[in-house]
Amino acid sequence: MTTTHCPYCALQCAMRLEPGPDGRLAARPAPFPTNRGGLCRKGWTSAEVLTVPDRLTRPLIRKDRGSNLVETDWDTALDHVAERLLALAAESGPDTVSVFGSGGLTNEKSYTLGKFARLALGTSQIDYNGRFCMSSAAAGGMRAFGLDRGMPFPLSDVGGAEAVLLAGANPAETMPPMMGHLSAPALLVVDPRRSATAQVALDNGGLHLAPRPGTDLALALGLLHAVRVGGWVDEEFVASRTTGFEAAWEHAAAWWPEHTEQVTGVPAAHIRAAADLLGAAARNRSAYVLTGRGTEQHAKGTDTVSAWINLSLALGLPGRAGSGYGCITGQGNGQGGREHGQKADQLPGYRRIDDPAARAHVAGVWGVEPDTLPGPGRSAFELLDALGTAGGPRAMLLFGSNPAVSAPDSGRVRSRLAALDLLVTADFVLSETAAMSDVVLPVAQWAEESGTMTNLEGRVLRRNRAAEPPPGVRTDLQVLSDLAVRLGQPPERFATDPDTVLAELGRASAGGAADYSGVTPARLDSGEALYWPVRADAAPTPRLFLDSFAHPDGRARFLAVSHRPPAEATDADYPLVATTGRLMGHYQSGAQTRRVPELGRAEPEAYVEVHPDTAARAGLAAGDWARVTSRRGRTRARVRLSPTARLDTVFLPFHFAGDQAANNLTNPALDPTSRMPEFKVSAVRLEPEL
Ligand SMILES: Nc1nc2c(c(=O)[nH]1)N[C@H]1C(S)=C(S)[C@@H](COP(=O)(O)OP(=O)(O)OC[C@H]3O[C@@H](n4cnc5c(=O)[nH]c(N)nc54)[C@H](O)[C@@H]3O)O[C@H]1N2
Ligand SMILES: Nc1nc2c(c(=O)[nH]1)N[C@H]1C(S)=C(S)[C@@H](COP(=O)(O)OP(=O)(O)OC[C@H]3O[C@@H](n4cnc5c(=O)[nH]c(N)nc54)[C@H](O)[C@@H]3O)O[C@H]1N2
Ligand code: SF4
Ligand SMILES: [Mo]
Repeated sequence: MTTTHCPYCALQCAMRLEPGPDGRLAARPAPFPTNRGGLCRKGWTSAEVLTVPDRLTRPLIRKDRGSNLVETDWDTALDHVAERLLALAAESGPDTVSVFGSGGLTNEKSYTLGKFARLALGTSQIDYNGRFCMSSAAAGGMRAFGLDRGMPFPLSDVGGAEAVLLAGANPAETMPPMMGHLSAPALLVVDPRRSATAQVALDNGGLHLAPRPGTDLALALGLLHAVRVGGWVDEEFVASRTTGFEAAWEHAAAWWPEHTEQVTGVPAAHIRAAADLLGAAARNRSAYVLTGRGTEQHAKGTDTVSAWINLSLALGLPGRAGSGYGCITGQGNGQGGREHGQKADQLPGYRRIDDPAARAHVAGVWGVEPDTLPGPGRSAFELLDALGTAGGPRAMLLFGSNPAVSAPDSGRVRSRLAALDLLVTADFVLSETAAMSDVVLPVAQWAEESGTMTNLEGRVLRRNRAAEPPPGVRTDLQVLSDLAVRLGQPPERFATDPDTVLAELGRASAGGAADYSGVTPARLDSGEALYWPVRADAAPTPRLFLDSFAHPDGRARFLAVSHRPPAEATDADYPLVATTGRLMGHYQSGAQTRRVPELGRAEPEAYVEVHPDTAARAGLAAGDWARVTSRRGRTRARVRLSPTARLDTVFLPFHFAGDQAANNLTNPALDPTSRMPEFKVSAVRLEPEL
């Protein structure tokens, strides 16, 4: 029996893995503060992915475009990849090779991937799927507080609050055990849909505010307005711990609840009621504002997050025990994955790659000259969109993501991936992206290797190895090391043992914002709650900002942000707004969960959630196949009627592939700061699928 953590989301529920009657491992819940002995359906069935019938155990190679992937041995596969990479780089320079990583990778892998790109490949062209996830919240948190740790407090703090506002998060489906921490008497849910979480709020006497997708910024400004008019602004906090309130207020001053209602569709009375509930709880220092992807995945996601933070600051919530603002990070290592250098503009320890002192420090740890490190590269969508174009990369190495399904405007992304000279994917199943690749490298899964993850609270924890990987499979760290050596790196530079990498990551992150220098195997094994920064000589940091914020003057910043419409408007041809998100039983692109029989049976196909009147107008009834078309593409989905849906909005989960992929529709309009695509708003039309 091994105690470890779930392979999926950022709650990182603790679980025991023990052999079942058939000898295969099965997952059972284990006590831990985030899940408190609970697991969701995906967690319960997670061990099944270890033994799926189509588990990859041998490298695959495609000799020529148009031919099939065939099995090969490791030396042939790795020699081929290294030869092609060297040839392409010799022809067109190091930036012709690119790397795509993931917030699902352990800290050790994320760190090594960033180092591999900069040293072994010498490329600036590395980014990762976290850009599609929490980058708007990270950018918003950074500019307001000077530091980005999604939740700067333990999740269990939220359990005691009188009021919690959840903007664009549906934890009842995306992190079910979190609901145990959301028992506040006043739960306020902002979601265009009557989500499972919104229903919980209503059942417990809370509020559901249902804005038109893409109008959250206006709603947050309207709430700030109502908070000020209601007399709830914490003047003392604003004066002593923040700057910029008046400039931010100028942008909120016109957002009377009635005006806000016109833009968002949320009744003015609800806006005032929400402001009063939050204000009264804030007065008792007992309120939280939490944001999720619904409010963040927009071309104005960063400004929207700033508007929620402005509201929190006006109420005096951040930087105090018992209250706060937090972003609910999504992927298993969504937090650690954004700190240690797989991001285009970043070096380990949450350092900037264009900061000379950061370059000198990290180059010192790596044993190279700072000048040899490349500069910043392209952000995730920009990188994917440049593949195979003049001046863009001609090769990509991909670890832990399935962009053929999960990237915005995925039809366009698939054609870019197909335009590459060389696509190499490391995975344990033949994901849709792996199936398009020239070389597929079969890697170990979470329970077959150890490594650290940083959960949604910024707590570093360890996943423990519970099983031998199948014969023939290598770990991601081994693959990177094997390739690095073939690319001419000294073998000792790319360690394959996770603890050795962790020690090096500790040195590389030391002195940075996300300092892991005190994270050791002994402390991890002891069960100590290692909230970063974790230094060797100091206690961890469960609550940040209690004394001061991380800007040089110690103050948090209000940002002067104003509302703007979504990047794409509806019109006569595309009269509805499609928004996208998750359902309980599938994870992300579905590559893992669609292979678990119980989950596949429960949700076998894509659906579109529609108001009955909207469906009837399109000539559709419950259970019919609908065709949903946007300016970028179309998808097929089964009609599911929802009498509580907005008439102007339909919802599609994005876990399905091919002609059922929601991302055939989505708009890659990017946020100017975070480069987050607008996953949550596309203009579409709905028709019967003949
Ligand atoms: N079951 C399951 N759980 C998961 C995942 C998974 O794939 N499946 N993925 C994990 C990851 S990586 C992440 S990032 C998290 C995401 O967790 P959440 O943020 O909870 O997930 P979403 O379903 O993307 O979005 C939440 C809600 O936003 C709403 N929404 C859509 N448009 C808007 C809008 O314009 N404004 C507002 N306010 N709300 C809007 C949707 O209706 C949806 O109910 O979940 C994690 N947990
Ligand atoms: N329309 C729409 N699209 C979205 C979103 C949305 O809300 N709406 N949400 C976005 C968000 S928040 C996210 S996080 C992305 C996620 O989307 P993806 O980045 O595609 O994430 P996954 O589906 O988890 O893909 C992980 C792949 O890596 C493999 N894998 C898992 N662990 C490892 C590992 O340790 N090593 C290696 N080598 N492989 C591994 C899995 O088998 C799987 O094939 O989707 C984004 N796309
Ligand atoms: S809530 Fe997240 S971490 Fe917990 S069992 Fe479900 S998927 Fe795993
Ligand atoms: Mo995510």
